[in-house]
This record gives sequence, structure tokens and C-alpha cells, in this order.
Amino acid sequence: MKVCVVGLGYIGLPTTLMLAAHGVDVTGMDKNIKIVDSLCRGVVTFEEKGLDELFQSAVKQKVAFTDTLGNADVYIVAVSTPYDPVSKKVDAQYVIAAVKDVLAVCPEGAVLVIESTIPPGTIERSIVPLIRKNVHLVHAPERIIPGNMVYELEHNSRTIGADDRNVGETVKALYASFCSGEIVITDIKTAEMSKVVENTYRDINIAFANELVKICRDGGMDVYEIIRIANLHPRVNILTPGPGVGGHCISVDPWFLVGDYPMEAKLIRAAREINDSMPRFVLGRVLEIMKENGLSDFSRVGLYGLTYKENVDDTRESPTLQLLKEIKASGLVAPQVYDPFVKTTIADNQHQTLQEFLDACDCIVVMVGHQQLRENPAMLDGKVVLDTRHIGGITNAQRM
Ligand code: SAJ
Repeated sequence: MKVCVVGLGYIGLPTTLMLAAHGVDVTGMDKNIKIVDSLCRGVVTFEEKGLDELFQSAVKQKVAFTDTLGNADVYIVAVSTPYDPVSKKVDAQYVIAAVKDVLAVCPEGAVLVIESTIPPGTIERSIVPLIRKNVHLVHAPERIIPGNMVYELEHNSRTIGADDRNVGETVKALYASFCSGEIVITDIKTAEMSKVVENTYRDINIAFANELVKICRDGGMDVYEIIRIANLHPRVNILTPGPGVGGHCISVDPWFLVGDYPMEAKLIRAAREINDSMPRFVLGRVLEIMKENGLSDFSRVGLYGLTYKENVDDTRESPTLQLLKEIKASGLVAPQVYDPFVKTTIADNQHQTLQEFLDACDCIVVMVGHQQLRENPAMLDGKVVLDTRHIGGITNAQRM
């Protein structure tokens, strides 16, 4: 069986390598020639635990990288699905374009697996009308978490949405080549909805923790101690408050349901709004803390961390980028910025060395709890610190 993975991003690349490493004949295709060139030169395109090793195992087997689609039995589409900022509905243009490209070259009887996250009914509404030949559609939403992708690809359970059971079994067998988790076969719409529900569940739970921060700040209570105590109850598991929710999944997918079901998705909308309000809340705390400490020069405020969470190099929708927008909109000068994982310049006053960053700041906002800081919290000694991630060990750190 020949497999072609369309889109070599955060999901497509590890999936291609994993299939190859398990003996599947696979080609990874991306329109971006820079990505293809880099992979052909043996350089993976983003940092992820275990990805280099996986690449080495894959290239010992049958794997190719290309910018043009060719013949295969199974095509796996792993392109991104943004949302329309106004309607909040899914913007399926990349999935639609990828499917059209596949349809132009695939043989009769090919299987098209869509891994990209899409709200329920998308395949029926936007993909089925494109089909002019005998191909089989499957939705197998990805579930892996950046930072632990390689492990989760092998061990997480998977959902295969197929309206034809035999096709579902074929795709299940393909994924079982590397996945030891339970592989559930269901129909397409159920698979679409279950994926969106998983990320929405997490968004709502993070929003609850974030709302507690605001209540406890107002009421003079220690939110972290309260969460610690509440979580001792066997049926309570409150998540960790933070400066907002980033990444291309949890901060996006719940909007699909709000966009399609505006009258029903009230809790989901509220959770999104709470999480989106956190960068503004952080800015309010920074200004309060500066005042308490007699600091007035905002250009000597530093944001530690640009990525959307710790120990990854992914900055998509990151709370720090959201905060930088808030700062700009408030008419304040740009703060200093540093992230050990981000080597390209994406913000004003972005430093490439920690020391240079520390020298430029009096007040530091911990936006991401990277390992670098957790291992050496003393590096912030002598600074006024707002620790939005509650990493502990920082002298005189203020909390949200
Ligand atoms: N966050 C908090 N507090 C928490 C947990 C997370 O503030 O207690 C923040 C993080 O800092 C980050 C954001 O939420 O900004 C999201 O991070 P995450 O680690 O919770 O999740 P993602 O976006 O990296 O990956 C999620 C995962 N989904 C679930 O856990 C339900 C992953 O399994 C999915 O594959 C991925 O979305 C996706 O692609 O949909």
C-alpha cells in the first residue's frame, strides 16, 4: 500500500515519519518547497522531542519528500483549519484546496483521510460535493500534543470516522501499524464532533481556572492554594490558570461550535471569551505591580516566553503575542521580549541572549514556564517579577 501525506506541518511530518519508520511506503508532500528542501537535506523543520530520532528511523526505510502530488492508495490530508474571525465558522479553504489537488491525481478507489480538525458536517457540506470519482472519504482527527507528539502518536487512542465499515477497517489497519492505542471506528460526523468536543472540554476547564484567578484576586484569596485543596477531592481536577490560551487547537476549535451553533454554544463562547481576556488581565496586573514598586518606564518591562506553552518553539496564537497586541492598543511602548526557543525575530525589542534581555529589564513577566527558567529561577533575582505560570522558586514573585 502506498501512502501520501499532504501537508508536512506539525501533524503531517510526524505522521509521515511514523508511518515510514513502521515500514509503510510513504511520501510526504508539501507545497512549500523550503520545507521539502530542508527535509531532503535531512533537517527537520521544527523542534519536537524525539522528532530527530524518528526522522533517522524513517529515512532508513521507504520515505520521500516532494512538492508535487503523485499516485497513492491512501492520501492523508493534514493541513491547518483556521476560523473566520468575524463569523467564527471554520475556514476550510486549505482542506478544500488539498482535497481538490488529490482528486486531480488520485486513482479510482483511493482512500482520502482527513486529519485536519473540522466541525461536524464539514465533510458532508464542503468535501462530498467536490467528489467526481470513486474515492472513499475518512476523517481520522489527530490528537497529539505538541511537546509529546512522538509518544502520543504511538500511544493515544484514535478515532476513525468512515461511513463505509470496510474502508474504516482498512484505515484502522494502516494506523495500527504504529499506534498501540485503541482505534475506534465510527461515522464521519461523530468523528468530526468528538475531536472538536475534546478541545472544547479543555478550553472550558482552563477558563474555569482562569476565572478563579480573577475572583480570588478580587477577594484577596490564594487561588493556587484553593485549587490545590479542591483537587484533593476525588472528583475535582481543576486545571492550571495561565496568561491565556494559545496554540492552533484549543484557542481555535471551540469557535467552530460557536460559529455553527450560536444560540446553543453559550458556555463554550463564555469560556473562549474568558481565556481571550487573560492577556488584558495580565497587563492590568503588570501596571499595578509597577506602581507598587515605583516603576514607571514600561520599556524596561520584559516578557519571558513567546511560545504558546513551555518547551516548544510554536508561537501560534500565543498569549504573549496577544499581550503584545493589548500593549500596543493601550498606547504603551513596546516591552522587551525573550524566548530561548524562538530564534527568528517576530517581535520588537526581541533579544537573542538571556543576559542582554535581563540587562534591559527591571520588571519581568513570566509568560511561559520553559525548562530553562524552572531549572534556574534564581536568574530573575533582583527583578520585580509577575509569575503568570506559578512556577515557584522565584524570589519576590508576584502572582496573577
Ligand atoms: N493551558 C493553561 N492551563 C492548563 C493547560 C493548558 O493555561 O492547565 C494553556 C497552555 O499554556 C496553552 C494552551 O492552554 O497556551 C493549550 O495547551 P495544551 O497543552 O492544553 O494543548 P495543545 O493546544 O498543545 O494541544 C491540544 C491537545 N488537546 C487536548 O488536550 C484536549 C492535543 O491533544 C490536540 O491534539 C491538540 O490540541 C490539537 O491539535 O487539537
